[in-house]
Amino acid sequence: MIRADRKQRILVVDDMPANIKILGQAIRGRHEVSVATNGRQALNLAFNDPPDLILLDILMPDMDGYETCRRLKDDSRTKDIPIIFVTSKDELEDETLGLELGAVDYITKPFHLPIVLARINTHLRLKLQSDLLEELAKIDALTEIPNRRQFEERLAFEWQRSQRGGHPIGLIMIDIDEFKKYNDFYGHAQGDECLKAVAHCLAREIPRSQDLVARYGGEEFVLVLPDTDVDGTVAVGRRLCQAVDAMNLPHEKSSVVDHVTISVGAAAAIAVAGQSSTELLLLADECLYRAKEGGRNTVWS
Ligand code: GH3
Ligand code: MG
Ligand code: MG
Ligand code: MG
Repeated sequence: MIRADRKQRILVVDDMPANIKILGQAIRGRHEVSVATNGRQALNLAFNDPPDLILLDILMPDMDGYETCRRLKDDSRTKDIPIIFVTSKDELEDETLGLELGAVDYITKPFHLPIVLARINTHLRLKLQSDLLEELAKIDALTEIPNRRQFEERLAFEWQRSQRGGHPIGLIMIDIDEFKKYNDFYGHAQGDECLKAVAHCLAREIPRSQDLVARYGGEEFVLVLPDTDVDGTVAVGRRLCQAVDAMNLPHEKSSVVDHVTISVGAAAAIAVAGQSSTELLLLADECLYRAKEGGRNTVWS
């Protein structure tokens, strides 16, 4: 869900409790704050629950702010979090190094609090915009369910997880039956409404948060079901087929029945090294083809 009004969280990292107190007090109320008093603690917090912005001291025992910044920028979970150095190191070379490491800003102590707050707000606003854009890029504009890009990312992720852990992945391909005739008879606008209704119906039928349903393109949908074998995948496919059937959306020109139906191809596999997820996708697509040949409004595996 895209939310522009959520509260953003700032991680304040400094080895001096007095500094943390000043910054924390100024920020709290407007934003959520978490604190770390050394680099390692900061990395742990950031990797486990990435904040929206990091205020980072440089002079700290053990791991300094530069090294902490390097490691944050090196990890896919934290590389895009804006980092502002807040430090007593005020030489030009210090600031140059900080910015070269990827920090968005560099503030020297003693700081003027209103300037720090203004800069924090600027970078939080930019972070929110880029988060929203990233989310929008993964949503299908018509149906507002995940799009093909999100599906491909998730399948790649689950494929790797399956390779490591040996769990099966279920994949379902869905195609609306005789949708060309639907468009021809009811018009393209109502065709769009039908696509939305089917998309929302499919989304309602998968209560497990780890499952993903996406619009693959046109009137085709696809599901990724982690940790699901072929029997489980077929069971989900049947449920989806019945749920769309039960909506009873009129389709006068359908040769199947008198309302909108879908055909479903269901396949599952355990990923093995050297094999790509494309093979599973092709298998599900082949099953879908056979479901069409087999009379539509049905599931094949
Ligand atoms: P089958 O039962 O074999 O799947 O027949 P079909 O008519 O559904 O198959 P076909 O692939 O020939 O037709 C798909 C139709 O879906 C054609 C296209 O105009 C329509 N379509 C694709 N995307 C959209 C869309 O975004 N909106 C609308 N309204 N129609 C779309
Ligand atoms: Mg310090
Ligand atoms: Mg089609
Ligand atoms: Mg179709």
